[in-house]
Amino acid sequence: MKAARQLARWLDELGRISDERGRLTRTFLSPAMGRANALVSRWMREAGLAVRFDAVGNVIGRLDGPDARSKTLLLGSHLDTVRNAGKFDGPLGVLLPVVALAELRRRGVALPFAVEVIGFSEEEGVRFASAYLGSKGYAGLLTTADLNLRDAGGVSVGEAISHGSRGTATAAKLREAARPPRSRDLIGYVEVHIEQGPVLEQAKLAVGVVSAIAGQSRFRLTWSGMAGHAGTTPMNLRRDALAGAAEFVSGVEALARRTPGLVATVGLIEVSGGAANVIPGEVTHTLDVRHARDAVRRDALMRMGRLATRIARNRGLERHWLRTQDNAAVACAPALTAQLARSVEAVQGSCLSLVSGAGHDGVVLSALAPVAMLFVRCRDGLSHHPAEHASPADCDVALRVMVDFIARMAQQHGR
Ligand code: HGY
Ligand code: MN
Ligand code: MN
Repeated sequence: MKAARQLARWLDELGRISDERGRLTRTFLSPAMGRANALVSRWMREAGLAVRFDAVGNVIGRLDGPDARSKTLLLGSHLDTVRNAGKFDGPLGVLLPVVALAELRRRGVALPFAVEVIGFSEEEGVRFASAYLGSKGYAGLLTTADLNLRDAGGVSVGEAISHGSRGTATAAKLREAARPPRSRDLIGYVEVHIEQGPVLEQAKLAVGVVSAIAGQSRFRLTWSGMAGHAGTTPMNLRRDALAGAAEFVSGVEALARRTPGLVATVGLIEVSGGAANVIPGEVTHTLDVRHARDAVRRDALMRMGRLATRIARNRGLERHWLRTQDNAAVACAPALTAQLARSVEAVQGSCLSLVSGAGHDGVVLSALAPVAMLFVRCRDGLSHHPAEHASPADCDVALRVMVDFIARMAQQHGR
């Protein structure tokens, strides 16, 4: 399909817009995010969408419906990335719907509803350690706690959003500004995303649908002990914050290994004022814990809390937990997912349903509308890595599924 080749070209071009030389990194409201938004908004306009940007940096392309009473179908994903990312995680789900809408327009398919394609400004939670700030902003769900989170430079979310304008953004002002479509006016939110796991590849399928998105908790943990001289302080007199954190990290890994379906990750660790010849006095690290069932995740978090208390007591350390994110597992909407599955079967012949271990903006949008997700096979299940890859053939299947899905929705809503 010619459209699939255009999608591949767009993904390549967008994948070269980065805040860092030699690798792909785009974080919340960064200069590269501004350049990415400018490029995507040009492509949206070329496809006939009216473009707007909201207060938290989301880029929204809208195709109006036949009249003011028309319902709206939401499509989209995120344009921010992790550090040293691949070019598919997020952008595939923003660009593919734009290409699909252009294809439907080329075929002369009139839509009896409006469509909004959204490029969310922040989903990964890299800059502020808390995910979904973009979709929360779009849905008017940002809280004061969200706005008070600070990045490594001490800048709060509220200050970052207000950058340059008068006064710091408040939750109330942002809620007022967001004015998301009312739930009763929404058909649903459908997101296309690479699977970021091995299931579709093992099943030898290009695409599948998602049954649920795993629940996810994120924390910042700080361990405080006593810095000291590495050469003169006997081992039994130390309160080594890094040794305590390391014991905790090993304990968390062991707990996750023996709990089926639980994943726990410490992705970032920093020693305050670290030096080779200084006993670490203070260490801060992240903790990311997920499971498809909330009860299992909560039980694991309780055990991890008890482990941290024991380690702190045995080593004479202080510890401080800051929860930066907590999302319950979200079930995708059965009816909307069944409609998406029908298009998968029409294009691919069969349809597999799988749980998403990765978080997605659908977690937030589920507060507004029914949510469905289309997963696309990715090589070796690899993601959050520059070698992340979805083949042009698989992207072509996903594109044809999206075109078929929107065309069927048009028939259904056109009656
Ligand atoms: O971390 C995640 O699950 C997603 O990639 N934001
Ligand atoms: Mn993603
Ligand atoms: Mn991601």
